[in-house]
Amino acid sequence: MIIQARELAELFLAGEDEKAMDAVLEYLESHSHNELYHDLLTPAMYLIGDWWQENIISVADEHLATAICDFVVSAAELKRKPAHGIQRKVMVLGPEGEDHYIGLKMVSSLFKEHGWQVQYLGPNLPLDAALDSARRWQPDVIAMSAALAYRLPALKVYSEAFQELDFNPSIIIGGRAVASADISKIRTEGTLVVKDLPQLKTWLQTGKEKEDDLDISI
Ligand code: B12
Repeated sequence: MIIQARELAELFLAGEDEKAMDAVLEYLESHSHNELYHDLLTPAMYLIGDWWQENIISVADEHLATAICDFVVSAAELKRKPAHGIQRKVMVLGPEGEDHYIGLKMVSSLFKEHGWQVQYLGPNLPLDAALDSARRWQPDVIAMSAALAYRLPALKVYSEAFQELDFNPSIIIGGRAVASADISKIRTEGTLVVKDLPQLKTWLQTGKEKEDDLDISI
């Protein structure tokens, strides 16, 4: 039987990394990686967050679950068929102060699945370091994530700084805070707001060029 998010969350909390991985491999026999991320792992981790908020589980439990989820995301990626390179580059990061990164890893994985070259720079990256790396590597796209509403102003600052770069990268912002916020307050012109992985997949498949500057979340 195909595993549900709640059962997977319970395996994470029990520290059952091998059983969790087996369940995920079985899921992948009949589902895509995108479905794994969006329909199974994300709801499982959101449940972990709810239980943590309600004091049903401890911080240590949540750390254990996160570590196993992180492992599962990495291990599942090894099971994916390599895509043909399309000579496009994306840099993926979280702004300074942002510690949540599982979503960013999933975003990186989806870009790779579509043949992109990916530099995953992780969470909590200071702006100067991000700019320096972008100037050297010159990505076509810079994708950023925020899980907490109070990180949205930082995304705006980063977006504005990236838009000053002379090679004119496209900027994509996403993440839990972006999906639930009134984005008009922080969105800068030319920034794509992508609310979830299915929307990102649509954008990757339709292959819109930078000039389009369309907010596909509308
Ligand atoms: C694990 C976790 C942590 C871990 C993170 C470790 C890690 N390796 O990432 C740690 C312990 C560090 C942590 C810390 C904190 N956390 Co926390 N955390 C979580 C938890 C349980 C899971 C996060 C996660 O991995 N989710 C799964 C991923 C896959 O979901 P996601 O990030 O939303 O990503 C998906 C989409 O949003 C999208 N996406 C994400 N990024 C992008 C980017 C682009 C470009 C696109 C297109 C799409 C996209 O794709 C992903 C796949 O579906 C969440 C619960 C939750 N609801 O998420 C709380 C949660 C986010 N945390 C919360 C809080 C409060 C905190 C702290 C402030 C707690 C504290 N007092 O210290 C700190 C803040 C740390 C910081 N400075 O950033 C709250 C936020 C509440 C709120 N009102 O905003 C939550 C919701 C828990 C809760 N229910 O209360 N946390």
